[in-house]
Amino acid sequence: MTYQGLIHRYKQYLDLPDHTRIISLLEGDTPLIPMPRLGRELGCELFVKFEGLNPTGSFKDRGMTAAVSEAVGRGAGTVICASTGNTAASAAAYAARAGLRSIVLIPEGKVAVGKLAGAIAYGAEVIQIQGSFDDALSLVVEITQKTPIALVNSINPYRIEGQKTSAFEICDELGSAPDWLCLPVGNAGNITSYWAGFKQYQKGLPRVLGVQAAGAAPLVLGRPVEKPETVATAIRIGKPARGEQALEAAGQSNGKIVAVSDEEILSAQRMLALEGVWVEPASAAGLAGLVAESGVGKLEAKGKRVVVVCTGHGMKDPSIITESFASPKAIPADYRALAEMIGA
Ligand code: AN7
Repeated sequence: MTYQGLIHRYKQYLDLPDHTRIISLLEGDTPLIPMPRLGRELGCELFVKFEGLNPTGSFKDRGMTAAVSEAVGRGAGTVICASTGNTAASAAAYAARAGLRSIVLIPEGKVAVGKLAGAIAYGAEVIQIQGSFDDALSLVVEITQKTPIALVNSINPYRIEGQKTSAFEICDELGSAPDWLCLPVGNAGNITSYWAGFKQYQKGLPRVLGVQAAGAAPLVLGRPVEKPETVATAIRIGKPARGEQALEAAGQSNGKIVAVSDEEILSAQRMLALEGVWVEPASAAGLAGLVAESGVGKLEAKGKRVVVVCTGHGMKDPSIITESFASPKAIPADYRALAEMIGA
């Protein structure tokens, strides 16, 4: 049967109210890509769950189909979110699909161009906040408490319901849960969702490695970070809304939450791209954590089956690549110049 989106496929596992009216862009069903070369280097059986191949280019679409389907079914006219960018683009797209008004609050100057462009293209009202993501989130929480505007950040429980489906897909694909699941952690909605999904699906449990950027690592430091800073702007978050649940997932799974430097993140981004999978910086954090932990032999991932979740597409943040690269050399439109240039 043709694919009709993840709510349709996994309905029996999702706790959504009866009034839910499905709004879908056929999100989910993303590939689990084997990474044999990288896996050999790291000594494990490695897969990438490439969530950048969702309709708006990130995993947020899984939660957003659920949150917007619920909101529209209950008669909401407007949705709002705070976002480091991907949630904004996703909320805007699903709101557009549902015929709702969407308002997105982003931290001023800190959103990658592909995400901002998406939010605008899908017709959101985009507002820059002179502050951090955390400041923007406080504002949307307050306004949704005082007005009928629907909150579609991952505080919304239906976001978690939708995002559980990636764990289901991984189990369906592999036949059981992997030994390790490595993923970036920002506001901690996704790690919460995966852990809930694996527990519910009863096909085994992975150990969970949650990875934060060193400049935005409240869960590693054990306290909020007032001024988070990282090249991985998607996870530039200092007060994760579901921080407790992230720690619970790491603890219950006998996993851990670690921090990696911006250099390690960018290096992991290159490693993935040079095996054909280009992801945005935050999305490479899972691999960066795996590399860092494998290097010191602490992770016991040797010989194990490991899934690295790559949450967003590289095209979300093209400037991170182009700004660190001198423009390609120009030559005359001339055969000899070309032959000389490439040493042919
Ligand atoms: C590519 O869009 O918070 O730990 O506002 O865009 O569930 O927050 C994005 C987060 C990882 C972290 N990878 O997920 C937002 C936002 C990418 C992301 C995360 C985000 P959570």
